[in-house]
Amino acid sequence: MRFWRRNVPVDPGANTDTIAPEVPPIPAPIPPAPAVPPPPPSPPPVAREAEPPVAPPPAAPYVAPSILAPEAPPPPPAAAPATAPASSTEGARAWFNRLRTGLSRSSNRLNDGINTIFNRRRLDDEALEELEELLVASDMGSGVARDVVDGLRKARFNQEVAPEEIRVALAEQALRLIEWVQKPLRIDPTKKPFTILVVGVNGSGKTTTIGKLAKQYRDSGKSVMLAAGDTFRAAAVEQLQIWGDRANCPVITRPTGSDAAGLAYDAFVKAREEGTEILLIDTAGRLHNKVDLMGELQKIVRVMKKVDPEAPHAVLLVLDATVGQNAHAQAETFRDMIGVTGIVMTKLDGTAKGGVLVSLAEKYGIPIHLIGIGESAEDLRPFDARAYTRSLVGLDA
Ligand SMILES: Nc1nc2c(ncn2[C@@H]2O[C@H](COP(=O)(O)OP(=O)(O)O)[C@@H](O)[C@H]2O)c(=O)[nH]1
Ligand SMILES: [Mg+2]
Repeated sequence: MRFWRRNVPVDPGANTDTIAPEVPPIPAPIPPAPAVPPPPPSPPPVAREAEPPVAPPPAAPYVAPSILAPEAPPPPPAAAPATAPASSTEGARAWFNRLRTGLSRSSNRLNDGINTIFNRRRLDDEALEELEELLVASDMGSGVARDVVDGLRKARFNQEVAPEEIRVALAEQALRLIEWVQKPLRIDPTKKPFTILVVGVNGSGKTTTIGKLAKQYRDSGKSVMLAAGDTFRAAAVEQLQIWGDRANCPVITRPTGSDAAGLAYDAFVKAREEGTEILLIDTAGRLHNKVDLMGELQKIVRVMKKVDPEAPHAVLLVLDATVGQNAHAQAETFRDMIGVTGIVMTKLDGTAKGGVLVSLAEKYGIPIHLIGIGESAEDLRPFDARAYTRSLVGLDA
C-alpha cells in the first residue's frame, strides 16, 4: 500500500490498492519530486448542444458498495461470507436516500444559489462569474469551479440554461475530478492481523469510525481487536470500550497517561498470538501540540514495525467535513507527519461544506475509502464517488 507523503508523485493509474511490502520506514526521507499531478484530462462538463433541460434518469439502479471491498482478495476459508446489509437493491436505495438526506444542507445551499443565478436568465459573463463564486464558496475548490464555468461558456454562452442543466454539469465535472480517488479499504487476509492505525485531530470522529468499522467487520464474520491508543483521555478509552461491547470484540486498554506505543505493541502481539484478523488502533489527536503528537505517532509506527516491518498496513486519516477548508491543512499535516494511506470523511450529514471532499481529492489525491453520514454503525460506508457527487447537487441516483 502506498503511503502518501509530501511531494510523492501520484499516478492515478497505478494500482495503489494492493498491500505491497513497500511501506517506507518512518521517518522517511522526502524525495524531491513534482507536486501531485492533476487527475487525467477530462472533456468539458457541458459538451453537447441543446441539452434537454432535465437529465434522463440513469439506466442502471444504484448499487451501494459493501464495507468489504468486493475486489478484495478472497477471505480465508474459515471466514464467514461477507454479507453487507445494503447489498440488496432495497438496501442500496435506502442508503442512497440517506446519503442524499445527509448531504441536503450542502445540496440546498448549492441549489439555492444555482436557482437564483439561472432562473430565466441567459448564460452571460455575469452569471458565469456568480456561478464560479458560488462553487468556490461551497468548498468544492477553484479547479472544479473553473472547469464547470469554462465548459458552460464554451457550450452554452448566451443561451438560456435551466438550473437542472447546471446541476448535471456540476455533478459530472466533480465526478471526473474525484472518481480516481475512490478506493475501497482492502483487508489483506494474509496479514494477520491486518493492522489499521487511525489518526486525525480531536473530535474528527476517529473513535466512532473505529467502532463502526469494528461492528461491520464483526457482522461480516471477521475477528477484530481494538487498541485504545488515545491514552490521553479516559473518556476516549470508555467510548471505545462501549463500541467494543457493541461489536463484541476485545478492547486493549491501559491507564490514562500510559505510553500509547507500548499499548499498540502489546495489542499487536496479542492479536497475532490469537490469530485475530483485524486490529484497529485508536490514537490521540492533540494537534495543538504537534511535536508531541508526531513523536507519539511515529513511535507507535516504529514499535509496530518490530513485530511486522510492513505494519501498520493502513493509516487512516479521519477528517471532519464540518471544518471545510481546514481539512486541507489537516490532510497536509498528517500526511507529512506520519504518512496516510487513505481518508475517512465523517459528518457529511451535518454540514453545508460537503463539497470539501472534491477539493481535497483534487488537491492531494489521497485515496478516499469511507464516508460517515451519521452516528450509528451503518452510517459509515465505502466512498462511492458517483453517489456522492449526485447527492451533493441533489440529483437522484
Ligand atoms: N453526525 C455525525 N456525527 C459523527 C460522525 N462521526 C462521528 N461523529 C460524532 O463526532 C463526535 C466526535 O467523534 P469521536 O469519534 O469521539 O472523535 P475523535 O476525538 O476523533 O475520536 C462524536 O459525538 C461522534 O458521535 C458522522 O459521520 N456524523
Ligand atoms: Mg477519540
